[in-house]
Amino acid sequence: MRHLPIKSELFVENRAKLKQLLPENSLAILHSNDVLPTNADGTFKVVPNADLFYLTGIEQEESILLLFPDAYEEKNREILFLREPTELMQIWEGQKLTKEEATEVSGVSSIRWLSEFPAVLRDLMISAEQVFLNQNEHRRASNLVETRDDRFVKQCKEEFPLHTYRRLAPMLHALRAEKSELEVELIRHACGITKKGFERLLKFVKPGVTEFEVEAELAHEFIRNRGAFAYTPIIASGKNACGLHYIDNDQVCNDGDLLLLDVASNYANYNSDLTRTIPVNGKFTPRQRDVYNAVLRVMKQSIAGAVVGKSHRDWQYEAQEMINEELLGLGLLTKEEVAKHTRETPACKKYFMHGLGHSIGIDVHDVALPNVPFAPGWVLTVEPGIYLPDEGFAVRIENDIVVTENGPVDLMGDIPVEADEIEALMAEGK
Ligand SMILES: [Mn+2]
Repeated sequence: MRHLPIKSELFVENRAKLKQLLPENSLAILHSNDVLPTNADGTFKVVPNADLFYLTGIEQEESILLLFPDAYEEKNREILFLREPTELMQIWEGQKLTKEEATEVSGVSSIRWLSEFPAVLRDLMISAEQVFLNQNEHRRASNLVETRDDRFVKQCKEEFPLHTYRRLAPMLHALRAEKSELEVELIRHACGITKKGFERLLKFVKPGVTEFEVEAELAHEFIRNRGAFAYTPIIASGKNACGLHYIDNDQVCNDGDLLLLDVASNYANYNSDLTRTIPVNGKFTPRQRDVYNAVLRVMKQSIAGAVVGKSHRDWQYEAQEMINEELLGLGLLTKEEVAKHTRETPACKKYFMHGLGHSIGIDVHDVALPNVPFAPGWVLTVEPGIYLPDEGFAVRIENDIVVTENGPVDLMGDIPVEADEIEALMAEGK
């Protein structure tokens, strides 16, 4: 792994939190993600299973975590099953975790090889009352492809049809939504790498560079700092920025255009999510600056408004009302249009059509509980925007924050965002 070791306390604590939620005599089993095929004999890079990582810090494929807090024998209360490294495996695939290393990463003392799993499972299932299994229950997940967890659910139910089966996902969503201090530190670290990338590209962007050259600058800075793109970067100049999920990044950045950058790094499987909008030639036009400052005001007020107890929905509605006012000031909405505004049919929808923000953590669009108000430890993105295809540009600005008892803390407060600041830094690159 490229990241530095994480204190295993994080994972020990996370398992302790889950064990507290499990009813008496419960068995919980989670699997890593599959190594997914591409074409021919190719595979995608392994993406660690977020829940398994949250509970163990284990990133290796084909791993299984079994929790049985009420097991009679202590060695069966938590067990991690791993691929047994063979000489052939080491030659073709490289180093795999030893039992000692797996204990060091996860804090789990009972490490066993995968070949032992069926017998151990049978033995423990017989004394368990109910079984908690995991599935991807993200609200917007497309579960088109079966996961290892999905296959195990089927297999387990076939082999042990008379057990009571229950869902792990709601518990894990609740736990993962509230980040611990150690987790916030990891996200803060990812934000720091993102900052370096953004500052690098400020000195690089000028008329004539291509969007993919900007992407290359970011890749260089992220990777040399032990990070990687947290998601496919959006590097959209001019009107490209009005396509919300533009990821081709294949156009030339032209003089006079704005460049929208939704680009961020992850670190140790924790993500950051940043958007900045900068002038390609280093200087905003008066109109671009007006729209920019309008969006910036809404971002700042929305950050301040992310307080404990507020519902996500109300937070979104408040931002829509702020955007309405800004659009009025920019001459994009009339007073009559603003007066007709309702929550169901927002006046700003034509210019601001997406959500104000989302949870972020081990997943970029992290798991969160629906209809639960903001609580301390929630990490959120705040990303208002105004999209003006008729004028050939869009502005979105996005920071990541953590909600605390003492108010929101901006994890990206040190990343340049004021129009003057951006112009000054871009001038340094000339
Ligand atoms: Mn975002």
